[in-house]
Amino acid sequence: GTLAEHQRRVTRCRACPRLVAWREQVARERRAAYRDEVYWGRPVPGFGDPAARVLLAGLAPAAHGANRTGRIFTGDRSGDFLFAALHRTGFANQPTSVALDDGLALEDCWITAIVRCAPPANKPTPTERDTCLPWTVAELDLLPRVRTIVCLGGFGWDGTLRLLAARGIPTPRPRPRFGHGVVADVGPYRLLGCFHPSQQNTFTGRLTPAMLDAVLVRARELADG
Ligand code: DU
Ligand code: SF4
Repeated sequence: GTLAEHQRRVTRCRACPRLVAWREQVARERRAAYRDEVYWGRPVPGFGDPAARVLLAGLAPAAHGANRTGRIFTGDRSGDFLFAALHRTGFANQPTSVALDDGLALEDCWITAIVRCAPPANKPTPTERDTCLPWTVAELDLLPRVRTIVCLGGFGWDGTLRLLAARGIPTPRPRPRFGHGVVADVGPYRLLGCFHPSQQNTFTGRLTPAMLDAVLVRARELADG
């Protein structure tokens, strides 16, 4: 299969009953600001450059962000913060991401989420995480140039270790612990920890634009070897 096929197939998944119900309920009820929009309301595929050397692993689509627009991180505050940084550091052709047809393209970077359906309270269950993992295992097989994985938040870090373990790459002992700026070698991959660009972190200054830029620049340096 190809990446495009993977992206199409994942959007038809209905494996998690609770998440299927939630993503569709949010899409039916909508938020007042988006009352007249047609929500995506389905699993959100990965997005970016098929030749990417840098993979960004997020948590899950936001209910009124990617679950509305259909593209990961597109249409919410986390995405505004992330794509602005990707643009400043040369991974994105534009600083904004508002809709599927907005012209955004990434270079040397692919963005995915450990869980592909919007979860209630942004919190998937362990079962939902494990059920979705094979999608990302297959996706990584289709991204042969990826060397560096930027893990957004502890969930992205933990999910990435599980993802690599599922691909036959054992988690080092002791288990590398998530932290902002932490680098860990896991088989042929380099993991790079980064606080998640959620409002809890960006509004409080826990993650600043300069901090995110520095992680992305480091990710490229690590990919360069
Ligand atoms: O039409 P396409 O070239 O297969 O691209 C599909 C989709 O992927 C498009 O919305 C842009 C994005 N993309 C990208 O971000 N970076 C690339 O190098 C190639 C495609
Ligand atoms: Fe399928 Fe993943 Fe969505 Fe569960 S979270 S329904 S496994 S796409």
